Amino acid sequence: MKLESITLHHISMPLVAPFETSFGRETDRECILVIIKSEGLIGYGECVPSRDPGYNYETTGTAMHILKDFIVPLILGTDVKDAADFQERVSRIRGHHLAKAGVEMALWDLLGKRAGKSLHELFGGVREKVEVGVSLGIQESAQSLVRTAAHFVKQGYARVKIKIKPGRDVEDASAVRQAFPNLRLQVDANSAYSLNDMQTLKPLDKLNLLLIEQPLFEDDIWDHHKMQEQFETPICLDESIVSPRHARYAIEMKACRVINIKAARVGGLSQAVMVHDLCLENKLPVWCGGMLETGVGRASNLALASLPNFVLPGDVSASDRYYARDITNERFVLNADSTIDVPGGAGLGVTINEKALKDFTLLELSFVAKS
Ligand code: OSB
Ligand code: MG
Repeated sequence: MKLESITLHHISMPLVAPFETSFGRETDRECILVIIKSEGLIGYGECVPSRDPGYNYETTGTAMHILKDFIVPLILGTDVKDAADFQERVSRIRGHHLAKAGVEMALWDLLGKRAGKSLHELFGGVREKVEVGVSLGIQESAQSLVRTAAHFVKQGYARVKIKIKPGRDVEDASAVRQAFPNLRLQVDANSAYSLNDMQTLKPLDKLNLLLIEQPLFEDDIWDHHKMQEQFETPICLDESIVSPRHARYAIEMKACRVINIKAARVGGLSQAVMVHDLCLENKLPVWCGGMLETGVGRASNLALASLPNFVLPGDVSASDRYYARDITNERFVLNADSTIDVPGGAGLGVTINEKALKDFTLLELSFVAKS
């Protein structure tokens, strides 16, 4: 596919409610929409870093820099055959996986549109709707957390994840467990603890949690192994798994029993499929993580989550849980059985609301190939 133009929209969208994690609080979600034109088709991709380097080292600023100064010059005006070809071209750019993944997503959208197939079909997905849950940020108090959880349980979410941080962990999780004895419940620490905190966290092991997500530092795969040895509850890695190789390290070190797959974190959808396949071979269940995506990234997550080893509910909630107004014309809704339908249209299967995109755009950069 000859890539004729690439446009980057740095956008900011108001969240319906602030989202607070152990690394900070967001009221507006920033990301970068990548638009690639090729042979009469338009492909969309979403780069998911936020404004601040809290989740990992990337930000919308670093992603803009890597995109415009390194990735775009490597591919603009050239014939990119597929995702593998793209990965080969950007292989000398170290790290910056969120930046790379947004471009790979746009390429998949183009590949699907050209073939008249959805990403779900291209990936060999096995389900038309995927089980989902909701990820709740840290609330003012344990009581308000219980009220927030009740609100989403009432809407039909059959699995709830709560964010924890030092000082807001066992008490918060216990309160939700007490209010909902049978709820599928899990916690996410976003790397806020170290092995010195094991005694503090130990009571979590008695709350019948589905999993404990990323309790320790991103580069501490081995410490997660030590923690898993002391806990009955499965440890799930998010931040630590930045490539298929890291998934292998975690499996070989017995550092976790579950992996959260985010295509962005591992450098693209092609890499996410590789992590999925490796986990399937090693009998490690996976689920699809989320980064408060717009409708574009949500469509991508749903397609990925239709693969066979995504056996745990994903962090892919309905559009109205995040945004009153989105940049896609399509909105994703929660079905009565706590699932969301996988898009069936060609490529990602979403269309862009140009007016909304314009209203949310902070900065737009366009690059056109010399013909
Ligand atoms: O750790 O899973 C995470 C959002 C931003 C950054 C990191 C994470 C999250 C979430 C939200 O938990 C998941 C969602 O999109 O609903
Ligand atoms: Mg996480």
